[in-house]
Amino acid sequence: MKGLGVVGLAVISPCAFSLATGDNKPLPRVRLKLSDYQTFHSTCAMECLHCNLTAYVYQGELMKIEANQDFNVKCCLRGMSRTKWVYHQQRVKTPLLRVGEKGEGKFKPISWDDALNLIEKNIRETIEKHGNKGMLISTHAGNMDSIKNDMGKAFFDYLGGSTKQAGSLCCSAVTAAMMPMVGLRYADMRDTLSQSRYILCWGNNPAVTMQAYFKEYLAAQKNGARIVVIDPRFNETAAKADEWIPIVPGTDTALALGMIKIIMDERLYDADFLRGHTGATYLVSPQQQQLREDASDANSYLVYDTLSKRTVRHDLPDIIPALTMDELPPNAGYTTVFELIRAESAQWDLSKVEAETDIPTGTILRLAREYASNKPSMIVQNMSGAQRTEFGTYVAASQFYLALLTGNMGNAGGGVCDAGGAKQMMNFNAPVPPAPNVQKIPPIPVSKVGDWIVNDRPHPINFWWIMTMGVLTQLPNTNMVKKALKKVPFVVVADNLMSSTTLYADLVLPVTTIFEDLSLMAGVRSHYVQLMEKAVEPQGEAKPDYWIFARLAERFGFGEVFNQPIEHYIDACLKGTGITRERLSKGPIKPVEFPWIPFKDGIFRTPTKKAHFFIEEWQKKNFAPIVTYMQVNESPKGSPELAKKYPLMAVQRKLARSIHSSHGMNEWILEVQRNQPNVLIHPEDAASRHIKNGEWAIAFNHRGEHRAIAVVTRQIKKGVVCLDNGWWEQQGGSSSHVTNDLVEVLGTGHCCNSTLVDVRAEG
Ligand SMILES: Nc1nc2c(c(=O)[nH]1)N[C@H]1C(S)=C(S)[C@@H](COP(=O)(O)OP(=O)(O)OC[C@H]3O[C@@H](n4cnc5c(=O)[nH]c(N)nc54)[C@H](O)[C@@H]3O)O[C@H]1N2
Ligand SMILES: Nc1nc2c(c(=O)[nH]1)N[C@H]1C(S)=C(S)[C@@H](COP(=O)(O)OP(=O)(O)OC[C@H]3O[C@@H](n4cnc5c(=O)[nH]c(N)nc54)[C@H](O)[C@@H]3O)O[C@H]1N2
Ligand code: SF4
Ligand SMILES: [Mo]
Repeated sequence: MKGLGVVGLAVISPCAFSLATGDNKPLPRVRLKLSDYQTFHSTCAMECLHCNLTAYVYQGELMKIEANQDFNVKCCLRGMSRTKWVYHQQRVKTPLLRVGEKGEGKFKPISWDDALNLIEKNIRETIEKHGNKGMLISTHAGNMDSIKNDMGKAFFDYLGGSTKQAGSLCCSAVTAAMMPMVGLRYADMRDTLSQSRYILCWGNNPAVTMQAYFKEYLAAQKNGARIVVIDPRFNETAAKADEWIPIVPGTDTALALGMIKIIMDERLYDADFLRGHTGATYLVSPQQQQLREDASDANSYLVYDTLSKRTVRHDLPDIIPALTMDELPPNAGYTTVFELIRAESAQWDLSKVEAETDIPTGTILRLAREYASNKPSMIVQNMSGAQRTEFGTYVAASQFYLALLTGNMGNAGGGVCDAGGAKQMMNFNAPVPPAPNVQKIPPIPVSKVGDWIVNDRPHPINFWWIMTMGVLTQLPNTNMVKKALKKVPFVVVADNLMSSTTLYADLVLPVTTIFEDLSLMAGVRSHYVQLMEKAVEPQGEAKPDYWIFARLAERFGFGEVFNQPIEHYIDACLKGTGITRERLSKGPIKPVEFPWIPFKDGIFRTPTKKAHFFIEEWQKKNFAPIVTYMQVNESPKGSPELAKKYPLMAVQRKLARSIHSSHGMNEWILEVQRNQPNVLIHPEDAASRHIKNGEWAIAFNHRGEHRAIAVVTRQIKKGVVCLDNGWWEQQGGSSSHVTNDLVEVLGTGHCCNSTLVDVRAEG
């Protein structure tokens, strides 16, 4: 790829760049100097790391993309290949109206005026016949800028409201763990990773999924840190790590509780940190209620002061709150949160943990000791695969338990490395003010979008607006999603490519890619605030999503809210931050001083400023308020009958070739990366099924089938297969054809890694 990115005096050959022009006309053979290019900056805006990119433009054509030389990371294959996204053969260039059956992908071009008329008519009819609830808006991560998704949701709110998706396909479980525990979602530790002495990549694969910043992991390793990977498969990070610990999918909480037991038994916890900065000292009644001084004050938790020998408010100065049972008075009639954690973990002796996770007892013991004693140690969570499971909230929370118990929080090189960005560092505003009079409409849990639409739950959907989301490849249970797309009478898909989802649209709207419009990124994946500059004219009649909402708003009588110049909305987002467009035009801005250390010095974002272990929100949902291990239902132990038919546990993996389905059909990437999906399978599982390495196989279950080339390898646990995320329907279909569409109960999340399948050889 680097060879194609021509810098300075290199010759641009017609061959190399004939593909880069909009209409595939070869450019004349010219010798360009760096000064011949105009340069523009933007950010790589899909759900990745939002690296700052420089576009090199010559005579109105985008010639190449590189990382901004002044930015702190290099550009990856996908970032550079964005040139081919702009000039993609599958670019949508005009509005397209369906003429064939849904799924056939037959469309005719229509004008923007006709498209907008049609949308207006369908919105009016839907509201009249079904009420606002008859409209559904789906947005996700195709473009995470500060404007477009927000504008979309606001537009439907200004109409009076619509049905929305609840939860997220990505990491609702992390949110459900973090918000009540530490008061903030997103705690990105990338700035101090290199200072860590022990890095536990738990159910994730940063060598691929945090690729731009993986250099920080390697720097830590060079400084003497140990990197350990817990994953059912030997992932790309394991290949660089010091140790790989294979685990049975869905059993991570059992491992965490086993580690906690060792940390408790061997007194490896940080009692001072727990007393000073956490709710581990809060008192709990035998009825499992946290005690409060004043029932009307949620923050008036009681602790037992070992100095004055009285129960007092936790935030009274000059107290030393009791942590353990032996510090409480005899027959106190209450216990501490810390003791509840001890009781929960007590049952998880080494042999029981081994029986559940299939990790040898000696490894568990060593892991717990190493993690607790090599400070600062960091757990990498990065919205892990481990939490995209049935009780993923407990998985995510258990990792915070470990970090808090060992005092590994708020310090450089420690903590739990989640995703995160500028949005956590400073308050940015929404581009438009909140709509007045929005109806309360019950949402659809995102994993259930297919199923619920098909079954008219909670009400029939008549009009579906899809933007920045690969509904067909990314929602679980593709066959159900197809049925839903067929059932909804009017489906609008705004996309820049003829994605898999567009095949099922009634109307496809051509939208701009980055470098074709002006926007702002102050998001949750980069620590920098970035201006997204327009570098080239849009292909065909493509328009920014915000242009579409402006035209529609005009038709519905609130045009002035949405039809101001884009600069107005960028300024609105930035208002009060001290950051201006003018400053941003000079380059990305750090909103605060680096390094960024979430919860620095043990100050959390909860109302008490302490971290909490006992979570009343879970209790209200009839779940244990203390992290507990629960058997995943769709697993051999959870569903023995189903497992007779589908005995293999299927987990998902993200690939270097794509971000989900984005880039999945990028010609440059297809040239240098594999262009067929794989299924990883253990030699013994393959042999009993007559599956041969390198040959086509089919993963299947009661939901559907996914075809992939078998990779027969010991780099995956026996009994587990691993499927690739993000293949297009036009490439044979994604792994979501088989994934579980159960809703993760505590976080309304996605359980794609709690899936049973069997695999057969093709033919
Ligand atoms: N190149 C690339 N980078 C990306 C993305 C991408 O699509 N491509 N997507 C971005 C997004 S949106 C996200 S959320 C992050 C996700 O980042 P990661 O969490 O690192 O990504 P995944 O590949 O989904 O999952 C990582 C690992 O989880 C393992 N796993 C699955 N189930 C379990 C389990 O029950 N227990 C344990 N311990 N491990 C399990 C899988 O085998 C897999 O190797 O990556 C981001 N970065
Ligand atoms: N089977 C399986 N399913 C998964 C996962 C998995 O590992 N396996 N991972 C899950 C996770 S972690 C996540 S985050 C989700 C991600 O799921 P999605 O956010 O749906 O990700 P993409 O597949 O990248 O789809 C984004 C779409 O937005 C389009 N797009 C890009 N820019 C724009 C724009 O400016 N405007 C509009 N209107 N459209 C634009 C892209 O072309 C693309 O079609 O997938 C989840 N689903
Ligand atoms: S794909 Fe991710 S790592 Fe690559 S340039 Fe874009 S944001 Fe950076
Ligand atoms: Mo994600």
